[in-house]
Amino acid sequence: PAAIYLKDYQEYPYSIADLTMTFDLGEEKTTVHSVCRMSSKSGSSVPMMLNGDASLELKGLYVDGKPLVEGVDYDLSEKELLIKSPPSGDFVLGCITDIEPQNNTSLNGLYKSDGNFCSQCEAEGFRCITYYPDRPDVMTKFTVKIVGDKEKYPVLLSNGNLVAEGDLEGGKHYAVWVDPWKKPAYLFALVAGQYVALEDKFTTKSGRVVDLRIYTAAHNSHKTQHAMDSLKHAMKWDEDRFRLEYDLDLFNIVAADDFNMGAMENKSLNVFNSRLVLASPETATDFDYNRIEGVIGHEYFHNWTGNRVTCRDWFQLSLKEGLTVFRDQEFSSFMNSAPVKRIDDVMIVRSRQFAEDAGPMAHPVRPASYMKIDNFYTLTVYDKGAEVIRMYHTLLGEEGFQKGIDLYFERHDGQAVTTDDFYKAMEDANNTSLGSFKLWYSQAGTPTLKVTTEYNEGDKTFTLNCSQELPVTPDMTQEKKPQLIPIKIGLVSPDGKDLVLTSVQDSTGSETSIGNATTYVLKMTEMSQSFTFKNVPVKPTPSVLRNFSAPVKLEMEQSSEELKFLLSNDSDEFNKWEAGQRLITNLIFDLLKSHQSGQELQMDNSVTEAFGQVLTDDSLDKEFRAYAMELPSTEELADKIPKANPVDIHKVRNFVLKSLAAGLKDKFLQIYNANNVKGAYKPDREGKSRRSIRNCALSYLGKLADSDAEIKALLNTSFKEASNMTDQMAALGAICGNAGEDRENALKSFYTQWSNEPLVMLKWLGLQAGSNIEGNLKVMKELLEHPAFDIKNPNKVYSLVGGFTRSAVNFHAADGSGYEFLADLVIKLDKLNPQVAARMVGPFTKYKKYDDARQALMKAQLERILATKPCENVYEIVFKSL
Ligand code: HT7
Ligand code: ZN
Repeated sequence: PAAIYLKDYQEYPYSIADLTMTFDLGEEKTTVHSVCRMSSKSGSSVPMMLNGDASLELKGLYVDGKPLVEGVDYDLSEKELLIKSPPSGDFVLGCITDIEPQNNTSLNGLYKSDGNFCSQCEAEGFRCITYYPDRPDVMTKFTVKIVGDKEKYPVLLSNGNLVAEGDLEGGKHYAVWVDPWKKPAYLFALVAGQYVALEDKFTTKSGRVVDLRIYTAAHNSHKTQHAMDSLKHAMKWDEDRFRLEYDLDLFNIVAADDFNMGAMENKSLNVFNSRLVLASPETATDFDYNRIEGVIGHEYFHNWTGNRVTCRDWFQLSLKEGLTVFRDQEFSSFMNSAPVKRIDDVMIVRSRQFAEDAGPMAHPVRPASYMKIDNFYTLTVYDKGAEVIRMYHTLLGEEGFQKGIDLYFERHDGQAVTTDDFYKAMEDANNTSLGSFKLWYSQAGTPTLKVTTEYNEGDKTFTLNCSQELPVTPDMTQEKKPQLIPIKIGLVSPDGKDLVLTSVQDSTGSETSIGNATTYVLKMTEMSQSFTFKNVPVKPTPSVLRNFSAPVKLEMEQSSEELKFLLSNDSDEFNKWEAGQRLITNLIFDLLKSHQSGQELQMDNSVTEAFGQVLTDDSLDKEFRAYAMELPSTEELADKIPKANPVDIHKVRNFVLKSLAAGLKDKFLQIYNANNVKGAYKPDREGKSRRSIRNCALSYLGKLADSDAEIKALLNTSFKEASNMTDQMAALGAICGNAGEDRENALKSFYTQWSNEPLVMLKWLGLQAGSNIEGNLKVMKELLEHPAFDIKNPNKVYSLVGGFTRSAVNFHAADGSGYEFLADLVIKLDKLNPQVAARMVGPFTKYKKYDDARQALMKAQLERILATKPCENVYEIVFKSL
């Protein structure tokens, strides 16, 4: 496939006043009749290009009632329909297509899930429904009539307001929906089937009463209350924090079992992967409850950031996604612990986005080209995009940021715009120039920020010498320019308190008065630059990049003593956690060297002691303490060293976990017992914090179970007595860390208990797939044939296959068997669902990170996939990787 370039963008030459669609839903075929009132923008006739997938069967095409003739009036190719000379004034274009949703395994366009009709049109699914200018800058008002069998499809939904409904002959019925807001085709949705709804209401600040409905299959109707609560919280929060109100009288959410991604923000008809809607204490974990709250918020927030103001083209995807992720992060921080949420988000950026940025698919937040846009719903566009928005916030402050947001909506409501427009609104609203900040959008790769420091006893000054290094990435050959990096800093005095900062001078000579704050945001604009703080009475320990103020790799030498000091004293909770991470990372890499030179591993007891102090520090939030005990993932560690051997890293990491478990066993037991509270499950902050430290303790204790009968018994009791899924999964996970009878029994009993709950089966599949017990590939092959697995369901694939790729021992087995297994699956999936297949190729794209032998084995599998002539989605990733 050919690449599409941002630089080639051209406005669509026609506007569409409105679009009326009729869907006649059938078992063998569905007929779609669309009628557009169009006009040429220039007032002259220019060829009109309509997108259309090869699966469409064109049944009729007419202009102003006159049928068009193929070859004469229009040309039809695999992906396009070209009307050669449409009228130069206003005209009506009609199009009739037949489609087969029941055979659509790609879950793109209109498809069937569990017998119900369901649609997914972002990014380019609408072209699988009818011929249309399927691009986000073509916006119009939609009227949708749905006709279907009343018994099979009692619920008929689309965007906007229901304006008519009624019965038809032959057991059919119909519904007509009108959306008063103009929108691009990617926000269109249709759902038809057997559902029940949980209903509620929300009254907006200005007094609009909004009907809220969450539709699910009847047997899941008791699991939607948390989603409804989350929706109401999100609506209220968006009014309070961003002054943004909902703009229709109805907001619907539908849960679909078969869905390629998490959820979709279709105007007033959000469609959700059911795993992100359904929750009950018995079947969902605290993690699931948080995810549901965050994603319900995310999709709701899109109503303004994405729907009211949308993207001009798909290169601007981060305009809506980065901004909406930032908004959902802020919402979750508000609802839960802000430092913990920040740590969670940074862990994702560092362990996964940094790896993407260092691989063959590296692209800027605003990519310059793509082959398949589906492949650009990435951690870079979403999560690095959110970090970019956060940096505006850090640089401009809450008030300045809000001013920018207000101006953005004032200027662009109802438009399809670019990230440059957003940037301009931020600058103009604050009457400032953000200079090189814009480069965060156009330069790929993670900058490395190198910092050295010096204290001058005589002058009482403290200097930071900073330099930034911008990596070479495959997308960009010319030299990169320095990016504006906000560096949030505090100086901690030996008594553990933050020093008051009075003024700072940078290497260009300009001096800024700080005004007695204890943290300050340095604006680094050069490749290298130094900053000198004045009036620093004692030699401080610097706390740099507080709250992870920029998505960079910080390289700064600090001794173990300094890191331990920050771990116990830093007032910035993110950097307190970070100090522990750096301390343990240094230890793991030292041990890795010993391991690879054949030495026996020896734990550093002072590290155990430092971690023990945080673990038992009652002044800290319990959830924060649990996070502080979590070690960097094998992936994140592998990303930090060249030619990584993931199996060795896993072994050493496991040694450190075991050593901490042994060294702190009594403390873990005490914490487990103190927090092992019986009683009804509540997904509130108090309950979640308590369970998180309880289960952190249980997980560490599980590391000792192979040699400690008392702990073994404790795990089994914990599993048997669990009264909610959070505790049950924690116990199962701890038991499953060791091979043996207990593991087999627990897995069997879990299966027996939950085999009728597909969402719980995802956990069962995922846990087994991610196992680091040697030889687990055999189990994987069995699970592929198990009734709990279904290759056509993306959730099952993500749990089983995605889970497997996180197993250092089995996926990265030295004989290449894990890689071969993944390639086999990608080849199979390629024929069924290109988007899911392409996601599964992801782990191979990082092959250059690993040792020579593994690189060769992974590369061979990429070549094998390429030889099968895969679909465009898979092709783009494999081709760019090789
Ligand atoms: N905006 C939504 C994106 C999405 C999507 C993209 C490609 C293929 C399938 C998809 N399902 C949903 C999700 C979001 O970010 O809110
Ligand atoms: Zn989104």
